[in-house]
Amino acid sequence: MKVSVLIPTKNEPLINELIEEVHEVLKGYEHEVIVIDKSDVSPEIKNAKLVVQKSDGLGKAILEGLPHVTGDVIVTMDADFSHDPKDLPKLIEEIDGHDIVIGSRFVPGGRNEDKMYRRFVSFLFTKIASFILNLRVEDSMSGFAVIKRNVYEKLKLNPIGFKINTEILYKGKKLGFKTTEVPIMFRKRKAGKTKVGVSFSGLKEGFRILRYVFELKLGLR
Ligand SMILES: Nc1nc2c(ncn2[C@@H]2O[C@H](COP(=O)(O)OP(=O)(O)OP(=O)(O)O)[C@@H](O)[C@H]2O)c(=O)[nH]1
Ligand SMILES: [Mg+2]
Repeated sequence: MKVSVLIPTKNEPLINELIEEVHEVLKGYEHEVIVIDKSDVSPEIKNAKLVVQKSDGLGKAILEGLPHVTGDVIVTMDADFSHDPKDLPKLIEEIDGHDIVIGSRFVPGGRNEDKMYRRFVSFLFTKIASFILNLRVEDSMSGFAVIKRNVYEKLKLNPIGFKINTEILYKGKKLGFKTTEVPIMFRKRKAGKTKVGVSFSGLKEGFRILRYVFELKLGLR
């Protein structure tokens, strides 16, 4: 098994610290790190493959990273330390026997340390998406996932905005891919600025998620 860690990043000051920690945690695994960058000023990336993103959005960043992947197991994680690299081994171990492993804030043992209103909003949107799409998982939107490469190859993905895993889970369920959830602690970003948060762009992202969910349901994506 070779693990490819995809890290979409947009103006994240701690990206190189994160890369180092990922290498440290995964030193027992054959692995690679691929950063898909959409920063205003491209950062100097050390010890990882750098892909400069041409499209927009987090979901599309993952798609732009895929052609560079040489591993058979793909990790996606945020670049702001909200997803703890130390959780990687327990997620990766579960891929044996599953196709999709979700790092979940909402299963027993999982936690969300985000601000109160953000916790409420993400819980609400996740519930709405699960209900409409009949997903049998508690957390389709954490963004932290380990997914076999052949899952990406078999699904025709067409994401908008942030939530590509919701689409993967929905389309993957139809093809009978085996999914499981592993509890994670989702932390507040360690540094840098939010790309969503409160504000107009947060609201816009909320509406975008709803549109995305309905389009998936209606087979328009
Ligand atoms: N490549 C790429 N990365 C992005 C884009 N938008 C966001 N990101 C990255 O995706 C991850 C998640 O974005 P965040 O801004 O942390 O979103 P969030 O976790 O919901 O909100 P906060 O952590 O509270 O700011 C981070 O690593 C961002 O740098 C994008 O358009 N392209
Ligand atoms: Mg974040």
